Amino acid sequence: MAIISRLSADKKGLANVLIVILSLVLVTVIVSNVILWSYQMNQFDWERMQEKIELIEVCSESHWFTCKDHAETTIADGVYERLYSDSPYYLSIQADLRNYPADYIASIIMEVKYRITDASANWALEAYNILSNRYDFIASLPSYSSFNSYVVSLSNWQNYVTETGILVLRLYARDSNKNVGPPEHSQGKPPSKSNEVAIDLDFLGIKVLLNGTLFVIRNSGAVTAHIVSIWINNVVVHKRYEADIFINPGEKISCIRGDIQLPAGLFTAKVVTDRGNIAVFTNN
Ligand SMILES: [Ca+2]
Repeated sequence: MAIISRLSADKKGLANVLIVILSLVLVTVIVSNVILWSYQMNQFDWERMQEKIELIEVCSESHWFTCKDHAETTIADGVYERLYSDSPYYLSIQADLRNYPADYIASIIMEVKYRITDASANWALEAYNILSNRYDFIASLPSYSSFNSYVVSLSNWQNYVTETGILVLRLYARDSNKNVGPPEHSQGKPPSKSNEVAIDLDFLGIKVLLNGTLFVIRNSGAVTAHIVSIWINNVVVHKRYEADIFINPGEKISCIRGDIQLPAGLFTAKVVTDRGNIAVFTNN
């Protein structure tokens, strides 16, 4: 009886020891997981707080590039430059096209806001063709007695804009005795302005129209940002697009999405990172 009783006590003791050991293992696993999870959460929160992205620009066309040598023509404000018909005018525009890869440029348009008080005057606008090394006729400017805008599309823009973004235009009043070509430079004596026909130029500029949408994003945070989605919203459209863009700390990137078309009018664009941070742009 005593032996049976002792064996039973030993079994009970062993079971207790096993339970204690198993409990310890279980507690250790749970505690270590809690500590690891807590550390990972802290790490995630820390990285999330360190991440800072800015959506600087969202557009499907560039801003206006203008002729810096003729300061009054850089803004359409009613203040103008008067050009006389005694000689051709050469107008050079420097366009910074670094953000606009050629493959995504649909066209380049030119806007001229002007008036010509002499209805009989016939002003020609030409662009220098860098392939053929001559000026190509672009438009005959209609005679506007008050300021009006005339828009021309440069379909073969690559013939006229150099790799560094320079476009040279020639503007002149056509000689009624000649059908083509600018007047000769008057040499020797200065021209008599009172007898000359004038064009008043209020604005002259070009801008790029894109096939798609340009996003300019800056990472001003301390960790690499990973953009995973883009939203384009307005009062009727809420559209999400997948994205996979990495931006290093301090880096500013420009990317064009050919599949994203912006709605007309006001819209809000958002980019979202994998850590859940959001940058917003509104075109107001
Ligand atoms: Ca002006």
